[in-house]
Amino acid sequence: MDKIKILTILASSICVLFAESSIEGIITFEGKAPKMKTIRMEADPICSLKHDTPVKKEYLVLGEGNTMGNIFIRVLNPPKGDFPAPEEHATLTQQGCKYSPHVMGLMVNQPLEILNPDGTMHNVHAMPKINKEFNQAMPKFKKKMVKIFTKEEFMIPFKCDVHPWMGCYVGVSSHPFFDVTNEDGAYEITGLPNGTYEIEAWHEKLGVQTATVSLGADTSAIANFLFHAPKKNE
Ligand SMILES: [Cu+2]
Repeated sequence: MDKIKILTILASSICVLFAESSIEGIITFEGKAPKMKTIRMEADPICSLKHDTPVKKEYLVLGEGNTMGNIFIRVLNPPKGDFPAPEEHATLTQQGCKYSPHVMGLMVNQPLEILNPDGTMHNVHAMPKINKEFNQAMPKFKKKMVKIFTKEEFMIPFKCDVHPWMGCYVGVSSHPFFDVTNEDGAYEITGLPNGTYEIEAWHEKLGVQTATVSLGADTSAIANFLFHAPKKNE
């Protein structure tokens, strides 16, 4: 075999090796959206002074056309492989006495930096079922702490024992094939080899939905999800 032929074969096999596909879609809410109640922060004047306009509850965050934010979406049957945690930390900020983001994901063993720029006392209470629970005060002088979750777990609720309205959810994944939507409802999971995948979309009150997606090499498949309004508004 001449050199060029060998090189061509090598190049094409590398292409197959690195052929990566993606799944993307939009999450939409269907039905009459409940009116979000205002969060009353008067109990801590430092919190209420941080907002010029009323702060609404965050369990339903809708964009134009009722697209949904705060949906955690992941592959349930990831491809086999070794997926080391990124060195870059993920960040959860207590900002204006709210958690930002309200729903987030990170990988097993990826550092989670928890920030408190608020100038008031927060108490970060993570309530996992598989990982280790922690409940730690962050007085106003403590601006940062770092936590690591060592096991996969979906979803871990966090709350603040000082401000009862504060809550968020953290998904800890053993692989990088997950995403969280902003209010435009769009998600994208990239870097998948060809195959058939089960994907799950999670909402904190409306539960989960799943879909099966078959991916060829170097393709992009679309899987949209529709969540329906609950029968009884909260
Ligand atoms: Cu707090």
